[in-house]
Amino acid sequence: MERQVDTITFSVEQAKQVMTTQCPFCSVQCKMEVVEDRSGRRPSYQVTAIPNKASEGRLCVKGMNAYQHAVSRERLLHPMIRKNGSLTRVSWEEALEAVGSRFAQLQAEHGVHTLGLYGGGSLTNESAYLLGKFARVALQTKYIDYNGRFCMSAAASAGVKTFGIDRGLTNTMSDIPLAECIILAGTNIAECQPTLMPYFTRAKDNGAVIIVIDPRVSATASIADIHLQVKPGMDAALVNGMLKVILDEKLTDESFIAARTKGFSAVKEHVDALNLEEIAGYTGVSVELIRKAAISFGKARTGMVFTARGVEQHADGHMAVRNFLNMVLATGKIGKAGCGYGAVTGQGNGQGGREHGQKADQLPGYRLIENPDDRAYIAGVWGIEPEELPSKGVSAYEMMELVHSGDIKGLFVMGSNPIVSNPNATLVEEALERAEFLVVADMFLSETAKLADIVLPVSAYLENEGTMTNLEGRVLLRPAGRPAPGEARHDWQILCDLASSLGKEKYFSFRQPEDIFNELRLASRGGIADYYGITYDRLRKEEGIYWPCPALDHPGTPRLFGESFAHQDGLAVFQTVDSLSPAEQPTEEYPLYMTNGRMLSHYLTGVQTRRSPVLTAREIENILEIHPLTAQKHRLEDGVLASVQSSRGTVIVRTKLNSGIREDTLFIPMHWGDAQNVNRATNALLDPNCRMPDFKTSAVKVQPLAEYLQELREKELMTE
Ligand SMILES: Nc1nc2c(c(=O)[nH]1)N[C@H]1C(S)=C(S)[C@@H](COP(=O)(O)OP(=O)(O)OC[C@H]3O[C@@H](n4cnc5c(=O)[nH]c(N)nc54)[C@H](O)[C@@H]3O)O[C@H]1N2
Ligand SMILES: Nc1nc2c(c(=O)[nH]1)N[C@H]1C(S)=C(S)[C@@H](COP(=O)(O)OP(=O)(O)OC[C@H]3O[C@@H](n4cnc5c(=O)[nH]c(N)nc54)[C@H](O)[C@@H]3O)O[C@H]1N2
Ligand code: SF4
Ligand SMILES: [Mo]
Repeated sequence: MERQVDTITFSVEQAKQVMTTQCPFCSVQCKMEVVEDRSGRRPSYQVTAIPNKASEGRLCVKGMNAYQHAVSRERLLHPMIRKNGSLTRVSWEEALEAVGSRFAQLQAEHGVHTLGLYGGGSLTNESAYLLGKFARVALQTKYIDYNGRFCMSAAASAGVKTFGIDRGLTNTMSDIPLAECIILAGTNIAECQPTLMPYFTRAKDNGAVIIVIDPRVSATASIADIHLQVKPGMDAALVNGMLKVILDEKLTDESFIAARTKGFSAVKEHVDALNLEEIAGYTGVSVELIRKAAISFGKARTGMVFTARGVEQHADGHMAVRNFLNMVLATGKIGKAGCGYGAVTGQGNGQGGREHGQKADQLPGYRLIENPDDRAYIAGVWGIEPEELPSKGVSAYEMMELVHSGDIKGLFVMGSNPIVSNPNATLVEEALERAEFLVVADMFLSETAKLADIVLPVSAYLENEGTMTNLEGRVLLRPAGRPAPGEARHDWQILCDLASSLGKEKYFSFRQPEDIFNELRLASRGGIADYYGITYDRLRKEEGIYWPCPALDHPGTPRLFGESFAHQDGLAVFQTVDSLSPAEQPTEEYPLYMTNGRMLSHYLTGVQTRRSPVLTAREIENILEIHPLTAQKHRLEDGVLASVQSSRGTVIVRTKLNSGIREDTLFIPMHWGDAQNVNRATNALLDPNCRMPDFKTSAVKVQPLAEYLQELREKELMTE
């Protein structure tokens, strides 16, 4: 079949190639122009920000240097198959045939559900949609999930339960400077969405009180008026304390509660019975500071709350977010200018990636795979019978457990590096080593791709046209700027090609991303995330369109919940939240908390940013943020190698003394693999409401590396 491969024209003789694109990294999706100049001995690149409504023409250091990995010599240029133990170049024909026949053979021997698919939030909407369709239609397996499970699942499920809808921000960024009080809870915007910081500094210039909740004085905490240095995993309790003060001081918005919500009386009863001193004990935050923060938020006429992974990546992450939403509702701060809630979405397409069917229990448009009407609708769009659709599968980490146990024998990974990003990485590594058949589609030989039986090379952001939905729910069209290098193909193309090799080409006869988007529009029509009214033509003319957008003449929906919430009765739902954390707590053997997160110059597992010379030069290895007194107690100086051990594994990192972190807490970034992978130590305890792992709270011990190695040697001698 003839397929239109690139929507651009490009000739190598051309001296200058001007590419209008979007940053491939975080959820802001800053627009930029990259100019490739081939007139010299080596190509040179110039990057300029393009003014737009989200980033207002700013770029951070990652965006400025994002072209570096895309033009890296380490890009994968052709498919590879493992032969005699090593990955060997083969043709696409051979690779596709091998994947198709091995998939078919495994399914014939072990049943359809022996295959699992694992996607990611950097895929375009078109590829994410197609991956979900590929799982359900081409393979008919129920096992599909994606890395966003580790990212947005707690906040997304909380939004659905409280508001009836999950969209990162309930309003536009331009509302931020109108807020009189802003809570930034477990969100380090200064390093993770840097180009958004001016919205917050503008609010501060307007007199807003900024409250930061974080165990560290993060870069974001530098703008805080009030900093609540909470113990890891204790956000739910902290908000109970703040709610109690808001109730005691009569700062609730009674008319809003009566008209727009339900379930408040149970929360009131629950919170009334709590003791503030006890909460101060759990959280490590004084009664005085809890009161100060609560009164600031309660008294402000307008206000916003933002949460991110610091609050959400816990075994009670869902409930912790719901408690923040309780506080938003109790004070009536939603649905009007300067008010609202934001779950600060992480990945470039973290928002769109979760709307169109990569999640184990969801179909496109946020439809549910277990709902008969939703099944019937999607089956109609896809031209199959509803009975042919599988039921729901399991979450990302649980899929790894099934690979480990041999229940899933073949795994297809597209757009993720699960060995580094899953909790309890040692088990995951073992699982992928045991897998009978592992296929990885990536731009680079990531830690996960190194273990694959077949590696498929994909195009990068400069090459792949498609839509991305940013953290505000704004759908943006990212054009392609140059052809993919070597034989690399687009993700969507690979899925169509694989479907052909499985004899399912009639369901995957797309010639270009726009065709896929047009089917996605139909599939999402009438769903919660309704994209029906959004077209490529409109996206080319307008700067971006906020979903829901149900009709071609609909302007999109920048601010939600002005009149009613998305539940059938229009009301938002309060939920009582327990103060006790289910997380692992320090013991005599493992006396400290370890939490983790990000640094400005690296992105996620670092596969891309570690291949950028400028970004790598800024941070060349993993570090351990540790309080000077804690370091001293554990015989550690600044800049030395230390081992951090939990009951699950050990990570080796270089100390960086920081008097701005709690004495009982260590912080380690997540951007490195192998011995420096923090996930060797993290805990895979899952949140029962959304299956988010408890990444951010592990009990650990720390010691100088030399001491740890000596102990290992002694143990080995004893067993010899
Ligand atoms: N530079 C950079 N930017 C990124 C990314 C990246 O890798 N690098 N990744 C993108 C993605 S996918 C995501 S999801 C976002 C993540 O964005 P964030 O969630 O903002 O990033 P983190 O650093 O994981 O965590 C934020 C803060 O939570 C704090 N924290 C840790 N434990 C707790 C706790 O128990 N309670 C509270 N209240 N705070 C706690 C940490 O100290 C940290 O400062 O960033 C996106 N942007
Ligand atoms: N300890 C700890 N662990 C965490 C977190 C934490 O805070 N702490 N955060 C979690 C979060 S929020 C997230 S989002 C996950 C992310 O975890 P991962 O999904 O592992 O993230 P990436 O490093 O972005 O991996 C993406 C891979 O896909 C490739 N890639 C990039 N773009 C494309 C594309 O368009 N197509 C294809 N096929 N491949 C592409 C990249 O080269 C890379 O190898 O990590 C989670 N893990
Ligand atoms: S990493 Fe995020 S803030 Fe930085 S340029 Fe890219 S999209 Fe913008
Ligand atoms: Mo994320």
